[in-house]
Amino acid sequence: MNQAKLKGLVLVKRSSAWGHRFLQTSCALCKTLDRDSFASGSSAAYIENLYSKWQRNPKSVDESWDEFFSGKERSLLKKIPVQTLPTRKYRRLPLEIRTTVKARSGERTASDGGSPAPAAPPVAPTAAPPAAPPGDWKNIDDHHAVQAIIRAYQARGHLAADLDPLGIVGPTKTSSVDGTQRQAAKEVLRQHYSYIFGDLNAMFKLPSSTMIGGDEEFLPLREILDRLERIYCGPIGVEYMQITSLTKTTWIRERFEKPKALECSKEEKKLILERLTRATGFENFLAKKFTSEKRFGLEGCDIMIPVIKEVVDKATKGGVESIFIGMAHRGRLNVLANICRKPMADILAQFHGLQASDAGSGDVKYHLGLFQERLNRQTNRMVRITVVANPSHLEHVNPILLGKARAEMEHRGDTEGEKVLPIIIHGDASFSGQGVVYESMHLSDLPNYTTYGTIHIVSNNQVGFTTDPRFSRSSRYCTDVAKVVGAPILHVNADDPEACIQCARIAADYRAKFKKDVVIDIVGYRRNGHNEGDEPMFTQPLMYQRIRKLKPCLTLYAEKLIKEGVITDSEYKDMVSKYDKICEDAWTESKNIKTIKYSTWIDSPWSAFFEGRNRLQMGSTGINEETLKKIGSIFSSLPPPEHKFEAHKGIQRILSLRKQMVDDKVADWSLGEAFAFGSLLKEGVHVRLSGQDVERGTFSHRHHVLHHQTHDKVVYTALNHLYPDQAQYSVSNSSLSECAVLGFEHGYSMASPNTVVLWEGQFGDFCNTAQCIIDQFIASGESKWVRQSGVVLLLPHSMEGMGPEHSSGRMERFLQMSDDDPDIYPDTCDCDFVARQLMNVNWIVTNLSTPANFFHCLRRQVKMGFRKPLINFSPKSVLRHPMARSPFKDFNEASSFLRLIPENGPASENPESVTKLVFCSGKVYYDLFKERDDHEQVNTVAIVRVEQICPFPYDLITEQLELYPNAELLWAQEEHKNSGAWFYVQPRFDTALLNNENETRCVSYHGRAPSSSPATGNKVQHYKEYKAFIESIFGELTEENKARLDCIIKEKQAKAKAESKASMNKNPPQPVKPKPGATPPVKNSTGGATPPAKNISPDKKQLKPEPAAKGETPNSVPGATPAPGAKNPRGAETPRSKNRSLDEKHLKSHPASKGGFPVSKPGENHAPAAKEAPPDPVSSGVSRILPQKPRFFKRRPTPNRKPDTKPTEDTQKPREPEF
Ligand SMILES: Cc1ncc(C[n+]2csc(CCOP(=O)(O)OP(=O)(O)O)c2C)c(N)n1
Ligand SMILES: [Mg+2]
Repeated sequence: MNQAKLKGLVLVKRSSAWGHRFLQTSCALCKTLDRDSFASGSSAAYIENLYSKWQRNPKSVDESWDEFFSGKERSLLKKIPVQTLPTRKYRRLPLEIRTTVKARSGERTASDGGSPAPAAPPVAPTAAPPAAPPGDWKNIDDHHAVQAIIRAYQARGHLAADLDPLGIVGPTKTSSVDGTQRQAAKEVLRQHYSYIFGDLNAMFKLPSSTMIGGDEEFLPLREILDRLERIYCGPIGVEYMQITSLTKTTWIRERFEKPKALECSKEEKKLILERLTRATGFENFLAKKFTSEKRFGLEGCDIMIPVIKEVVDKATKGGVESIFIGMAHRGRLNVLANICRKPMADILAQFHGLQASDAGSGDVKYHLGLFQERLNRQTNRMVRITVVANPSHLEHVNPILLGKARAEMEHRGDTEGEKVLPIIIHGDASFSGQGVVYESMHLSDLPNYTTYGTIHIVSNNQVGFTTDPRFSRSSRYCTDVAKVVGAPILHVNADDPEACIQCARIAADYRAKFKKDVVIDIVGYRRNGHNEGDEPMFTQPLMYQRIRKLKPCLTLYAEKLIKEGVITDSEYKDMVSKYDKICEDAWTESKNIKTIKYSTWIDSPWSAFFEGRNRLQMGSTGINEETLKKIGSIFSSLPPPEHKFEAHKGIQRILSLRKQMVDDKVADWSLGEAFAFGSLLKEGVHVRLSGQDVERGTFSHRHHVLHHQTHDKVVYTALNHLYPDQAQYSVSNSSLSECAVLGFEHGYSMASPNTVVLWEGQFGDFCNTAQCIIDQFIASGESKWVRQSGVVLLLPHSMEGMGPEHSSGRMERFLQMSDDDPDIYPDTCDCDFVARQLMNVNWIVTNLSTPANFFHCLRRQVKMGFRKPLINFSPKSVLRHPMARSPFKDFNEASSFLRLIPENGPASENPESVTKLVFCSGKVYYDLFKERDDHEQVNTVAIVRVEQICPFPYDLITEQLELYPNAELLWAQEEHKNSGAWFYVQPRFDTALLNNENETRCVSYHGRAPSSSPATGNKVQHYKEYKAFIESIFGELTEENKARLDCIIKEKQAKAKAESKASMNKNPPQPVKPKPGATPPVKNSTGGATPPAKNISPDKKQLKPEPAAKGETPNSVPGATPAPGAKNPRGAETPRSKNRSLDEKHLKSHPASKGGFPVSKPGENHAPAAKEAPPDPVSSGVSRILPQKPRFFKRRPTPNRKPDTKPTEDTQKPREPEF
């Protein structure tokens, strides 16, 4: 139906009473469903159908429609209120209709301000539909078709591009009527397929959406098709129509479509050939010299080297000063030799199997990193090129590289990506297969993670090891993942060097202009097997039959240039032999290299950082009270009133609580953390905290970024407003990724020794999905690649009945990867013992119990003379635990990080009468503290907190062992036996005990039974396990205990009652909302809140302490001297067997029983009632918990466990890399 008819229709429709009803219903429906009015969309089509039907036979439609169409009820026209048609709904109507309606509504508004306006006289529907306006409609249709064809090439031309040098994958060509072979198959042209075979000489005006005409406005169809085919279906297939920005698509069109846009000059061609000669020559040389060595050669994709070189040239010309390259094995040596210009002799020396003269484990040659500063001859500018060391795990270097690049940008003040360029080189199978690619891509546009565009280059050899693409991906291209960020993707045939170089240029320019990701997919092949020893014919026989017949790209291109007269045959031969000589000379030179150094392959040299530094010297971590007050006061305040910042009421409450703490000179966890960050910022140390929801904190304890309640995007970060000259605090919620985000932060930390970079997991166990980053980079990066990092992982960890997936940060895995020898007692008399121990281990593992210790631990990260990753198991409920507060004096200049916190209660005052010495770590300390109180064993049980688990504080542990000579030794952990720290600490305790020849004790385990799941998901079971665990240490509550606890509860209740009565009298009752998640204060035996730990000695060996501030005493443990000649309580009985009944009230009052836990009956688990089934050892996890007898025996030294305490030369080789 043409528009004139429709116009008539609408008017007629409005003249009918039925139509009126219809119109009203339709409008009402439209309003509800937010759809178009009846005159458009499916209703219009329906009416149109009816109308056609009616035109053929008026009786074929319903009578009402007949009336409607024949206009019999015109008289009703005036009654139709126009306002029933909302103006918005007309937007999609044909222009004419819109005009009519608009005119009418205008009339109405003008005349009576809103009352129904008289409608215009209707057009009789019986009149013949208006004829088409005079015009050459055929011509217009033809132009539309050509326009659609142009569009089809732009959008889908890449599907028909000639991308595969092997000719395996490719479009089926089409023959036209005049015999022309057309590249674009049906799938490109779709409905216009048949059209293009009409009159190929017809002239067409080119639409503005193409630039194929250059200065010409008209072209014959044949020429249009030829040009489109050359541009879109030649050796380059460009995918860009997914980009939603018109500016970008127009820019790309201009670069591809303009005539001669893709041509190379003679000089450029020569340069390409020269570079290709080097790329191929390098692989040929290695193949000749090391026939059976793995090198993961680039043959078949050799053009990748000139492509990277072109990108480097373009970028440096544009002002880039530092380039970061991340890549896997394929062609890596070639990149080092020909892009970075690493002296070839050094590369070849790697093939000689030489011993390294420095510490570390090193890595295979095709994983090594590199940092090189060189002159780019093409641009005559200096450029730094870093190839980031890479583990075998494909693609996982991507986020590392991005983080490193981002750090470099920030370091250079490069806020636009003008000076730093990241390039990532991918394999085809890994690009589409590895999830980290997707995760990393999603960082590309996030404000705190962007690197302002990365150039991705895929060395697409159309095979992954032995797997064909059709079995390794479901997407058409291996690059489809890049579409998620709207990156243009340039697929290019690797055997067309000029096309490849054009793509490199366009990609480099695109990134420079738009600061967005771009992909070059070099489609080539792999001339050999996966590595040089593999037989590819086993699995890809047909592919390799073709490959064997194919001349190398270099030969093909040289022949082409010789044919074109760009170069002569002898010039080409000269080129080849010149490079061959370079290789031979390097080979000769490499033979003189007798040792290698891992440190020459470092990708993050911190020369300036290490210059003149005594690595064993550690700075003080304490700060003065004035600073604490200043940070505390700003951290607990809103922005100044003039900013009129409207904060949430809850935030105001939190801030006032913080203020109160500052006034009281105590700090909770959040304040302790803020003190650490704030003081570092004050000292010029940049702090970067990243992870999911870190700005607020998963447990809503942090609140570093406050949000204006009525203004969007108005936020306030107090820690950025402490001092005018402070360093920047970057705190950022990340994307919901662990692998890429942790990788990014680790990369960032590698580039920046003067930043404290922290990544916080939402719950500790989510770091599972970043396991590769943890294992391949953080745990082993220093050993493999001599590369340091001070990255901090905050992993919320503790058993609080939250289920299997929210309890464990998997401490055992980190400890299992720690590389300190469990069987060697270190030289604890060394005055640098603490620093040396930290320097020699691969990472630090802590499970801290006080805010002050957290503060010191974080600050220590930059006070050490080296950098070391810190894995800290963070608290959850302890964040708000009333006992977990530190007085200001624990932060002052006289205080320091405590690797171990000794007992400081009554038990420590009379250590010889202590019967049990319980070592523990982290949150469980607070459980043990309370239970010891409840069990009235404060005089006989000493509890020692191991705050730094790795490296193991042998010196302090030994001190404690000697201090309590008569005590049974226990390790208490809330984790299951196969989790937590037990496996790590057990052999180290043994080593410490063996070090004392009079010692016959050994440490027994107290905790949950082994389990494959990190925690139970059932709260009842959780509590049962807890109860059994506690009873295994303190025994059951005695009748006296219970009576006392009863008393306390009654006292408390009475007190609370009295207090509430008093307050009721003062203030009339208000409805009280329960505070979600609030932890009730833990009470001591007298029912009062337990005071914070007091008089704790600073870790004496750790620091060279500065003199204590006037009026402040350093914390110290009274009487911390070992009792000489103390007896061992060999065979002493434990009170565990006694008093096993359980006080119900006590259980109810226990924090673990919150949330409606049923209370266990007396005797449950251990002495089941006669009728009860015996507890299932597996499901209750109980019977296996209790060691049947304490293990008091002296462990014999095994051959590999040296009893002597001195470290031997080779095993304790200090890790002091050279830089
Ligand atoms: C994460 C990971 N999984 C598996 C491997 C084993 N592997 C090494 S190379 C390779 C094939 C890689 O294919 P592709 O990405 O196409 O690169 P190519 O070797 O073809 O250059 C595989 C599966 C690995 N190194 N890393
Ligand atoms: Mg491949």
